[in-house]
Amino acid sequence: MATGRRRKPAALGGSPRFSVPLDIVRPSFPDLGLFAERFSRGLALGQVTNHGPAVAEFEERLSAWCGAPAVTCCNGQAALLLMLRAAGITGGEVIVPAYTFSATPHAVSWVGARPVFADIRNLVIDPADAERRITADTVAILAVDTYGLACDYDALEGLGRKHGIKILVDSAPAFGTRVGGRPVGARGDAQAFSFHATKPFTTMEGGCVVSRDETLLHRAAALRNFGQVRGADCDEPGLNAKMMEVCALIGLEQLATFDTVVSHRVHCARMLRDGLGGIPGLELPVWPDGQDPVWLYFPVLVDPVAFGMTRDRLAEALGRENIRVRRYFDIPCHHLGAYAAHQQISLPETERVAGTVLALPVYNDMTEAEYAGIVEAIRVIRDHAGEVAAALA
Ligand code: T4K
Repeated sequence: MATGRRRKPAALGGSPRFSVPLDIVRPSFPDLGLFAERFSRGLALGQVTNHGPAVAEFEERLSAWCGAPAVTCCNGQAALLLMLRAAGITGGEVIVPAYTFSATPHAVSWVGARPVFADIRNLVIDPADAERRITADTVAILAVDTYGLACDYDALEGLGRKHGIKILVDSAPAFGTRVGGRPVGARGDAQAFSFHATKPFTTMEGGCVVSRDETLLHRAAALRNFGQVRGADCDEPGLNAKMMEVCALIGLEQLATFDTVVSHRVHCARMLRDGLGGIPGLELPVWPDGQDPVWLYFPVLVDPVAFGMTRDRLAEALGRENIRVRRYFDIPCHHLGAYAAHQQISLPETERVAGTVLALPVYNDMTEAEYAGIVEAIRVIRDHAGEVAAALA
């Protein structure tokens, strides 16, 4: 088999780099045998939801991991809704980055507030741009730890104090990210995480809200259970957003090995960064000082002139190599149909990134052959950029 630069790209008739496709996500779950007995016992007892023992134990372990109390729920979107409502957000303006998954502004809209889109710097919300958008109607900033890159918590918390607004963080992709050597989870007024199947830490579906604010967290706990506070009595309308026992059982097993998993993901991302560094036309994410992001994906920006083809052509060429990349997030939220009223605003960095970004996979169990193969495939495509672009045109 031809190797290295002598190899022909699959788009030019070479054999694909991988015989088994690399998908954008490869979820890892614990072996069923590790939790089968507890799961069977729960099934036999009929105890499968409504705050069973596995959920209670999982919340305790999550709180220890995050360094602040945690309340679990059924998914990351529910975690956002609970966090916003528990923080008292039911109207006014909430500043969010436009460069995020649609779930972020949707949550703001669902609680009755209005998302105001801000621009990004190094892929996460730019605190200076967020501050420029603060008005008398602003009640909160909902920042996002995009791809697991922690946003500038210090700067955002400073804005919270200065302007008397809540600082909430959509940390859906960031469970496991370390800042100053500690896992994130206790910053701002609250953080919301997703444990979806596509996330490094997954319970199939699931999520949690983490906060040092006891009142906020108690409220989130009540809201996920219809708002019930004293038996069936409710102080405010809530949801059924409870986590199932089986998800907590999976979460407990995942947590036991997650430190090693995070270190491995960081290693894989470093290898991608080092391997791709210096390829003309590829812009790599800045690795923030004192931070080890969990890297949900490894994003690269493709300059069509310097790289010799557009982002979309590169995605297609990689597809021929059986490397399935995604364009997360090629439609910034101010361009989503749901927010058409915002389409007039200009967010230059958001639009530049959305127009050129490709998300490369990072897996919990990624092998050296896989990350090295991705790097080599991109190098070979770049070396033949003119021919590849012409062949795919
Ligand atoms: N906030 C932010 C910033 C978020 O990014 C998200 C979710 C949320 C909040 C809300 O959290 P959750 O409510 O989802 O817990 C995916 C995920 O569904 C979504 O969780 C995620 N962000 C978003 C960025 O990506 P799609 O529509 O791209 O997923 P889909 O079905 O195309 O799957 C992606 C890849 O994953 C596929 O190649 C197959 C693979 N996959 C997927 C599933 C569902 C698996 O291997 N196994 C699976 O079970 O949205």
